[in-house]
Amino acid sequence: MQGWKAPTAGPVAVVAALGCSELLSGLIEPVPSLVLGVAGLFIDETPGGLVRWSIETFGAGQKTLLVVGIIAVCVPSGALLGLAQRRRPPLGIVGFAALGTFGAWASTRDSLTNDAYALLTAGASTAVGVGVLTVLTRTRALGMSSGVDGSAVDTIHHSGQIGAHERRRFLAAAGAIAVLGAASGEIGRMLRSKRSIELSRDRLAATLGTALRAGVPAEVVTFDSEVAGLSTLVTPNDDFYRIDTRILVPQVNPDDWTLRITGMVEREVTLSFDDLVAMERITEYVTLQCVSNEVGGDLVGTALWSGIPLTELLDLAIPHPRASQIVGRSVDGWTAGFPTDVVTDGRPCMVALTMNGEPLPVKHGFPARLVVPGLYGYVSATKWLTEIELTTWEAFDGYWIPRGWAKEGTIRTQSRIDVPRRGTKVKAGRWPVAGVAWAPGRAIRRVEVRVDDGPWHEAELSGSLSVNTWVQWLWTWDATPGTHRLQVRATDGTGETQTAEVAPPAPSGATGLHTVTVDVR
Ligand SMILES: Nc1nc2c(c(=O)[nH]1)N[C@H]1C(S)=C(S)[C@@H](COP(=O)(O)O)O[C@H]1N2
Ligand SMILES: [Mo]
Repeated sequence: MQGWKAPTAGPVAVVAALGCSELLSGLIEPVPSLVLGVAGLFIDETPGGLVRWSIETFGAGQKTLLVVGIIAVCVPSGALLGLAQRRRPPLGIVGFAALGTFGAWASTRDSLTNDAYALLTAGASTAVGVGVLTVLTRTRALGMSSGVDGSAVDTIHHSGQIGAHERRRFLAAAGAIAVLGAASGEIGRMLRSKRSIELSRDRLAATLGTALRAGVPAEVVTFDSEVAGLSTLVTPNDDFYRIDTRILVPQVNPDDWTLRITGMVEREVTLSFDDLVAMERITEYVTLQCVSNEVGGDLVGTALWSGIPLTELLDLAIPHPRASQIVGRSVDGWTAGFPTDVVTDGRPCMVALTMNGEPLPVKHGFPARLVVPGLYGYVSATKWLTEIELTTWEAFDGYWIPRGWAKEGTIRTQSRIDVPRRGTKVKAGRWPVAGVAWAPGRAIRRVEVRVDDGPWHEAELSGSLSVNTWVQWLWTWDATPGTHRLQVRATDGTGETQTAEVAPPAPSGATGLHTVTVDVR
């Protein structure tokens, strides 16, 4: 009895369909593959609490995990389709087509996809899968012939030789299809990254980047050379954390892009990318943090941003005096809103065009994003920005607000120990304890360190890039043998010390003191 063939045929058919859809999605813009379509559906539709949990648990890796998870569920589930197809043809095929239809529907839900292409590629991929399932579960391929009543009758086992031959044929076909499917998937993935808007971004480098120095100005004192493993004052773009709801990064061509200023304004304004480039730019170091960052976490970074001051842009549109909220809208419909007050209180809010002297990296919002010093990203830092809408505070809630996050998003004062790392084993003696501390908008006045709940010791502070950025801090520890707990706390420019009270990231940012345990011998 060749009972293993049907449950093998199913997963192979799934691999073929998924691989085909990755390949087509790599070839055709802008179409998500079946897997990415379903992943997008998950991100949009899971209840706020679950998304929050997954961000907190998996951090930035959650999307890879989601994609791997979907594949890990779909491929083995194919076995059930194979079995259904053998027991009750064409039940397996009908089931397969139904799942394909679900995937097709999921991949049209993204506002950035071309629905017709998405349906076409999903349909073609499903057809490939159905075809493979049909061929591999054909009675001959299964080594069976159907009785008149449709039940499978084993006709092969009496001849071991034919059986072995059939088995080899089946395995060769199934194996070849599986390899082809996986290879198509990988090629599709590569094509997708190649086809990206990266090229037009490169062309803008000369226009946008020339006047800028990236990196830390020479006159700013840092502890980089004294302490290995300490975060640098400026975070290189490639190391900068990334958080957004996208599986496929929006590929925005600046030539087709506009920024509109709408809502409670005297006149609506539409600006092209060239219009923005022609305007006066400001350049500011700003620390950006995600509200999901755990105490001691790495969803925080500092960059040199340059762009058009938000005040200048608003002046073009002349906001209504009663407008109390500024909503940034992304090309994919994502939104974030913050009070109009933060623009008028003097902090350098901007529509940023560059990050560390380069055009914005695609995953950080190319061609334009909002940067609002002092506010968490989820209420302010709209990437792939296309509209700034003026409204009232009450009239609109940004993307994350109904999902359980606070409407006000002022970044809390925080400090982190970078060195030594948790669980490090060191020899007794003098060791640097160092890290970063930030309170964007308020600056850092003091950082203190303590060992095992002992007295607080004031750490030395690095130079500062601006009141809106983090600083490095350094304290030298005379380590004695034993297991020790190191703790840090920061005091901001208003004299307020960060709270030791432990709170999770939701709804308005984690609190508590970063604590690192070290073994000293
Ligand atoms: N369009 C869009 N912009 C977005 C988001 C998003 O999901 N979509 N996420 C925000 C959040 S929660 C954060 S913390 C910052 C992160 O910016 P980065 O990825 O450049 O570090 O972007 C913000 N801008
Ligand atoms: Mo965030």
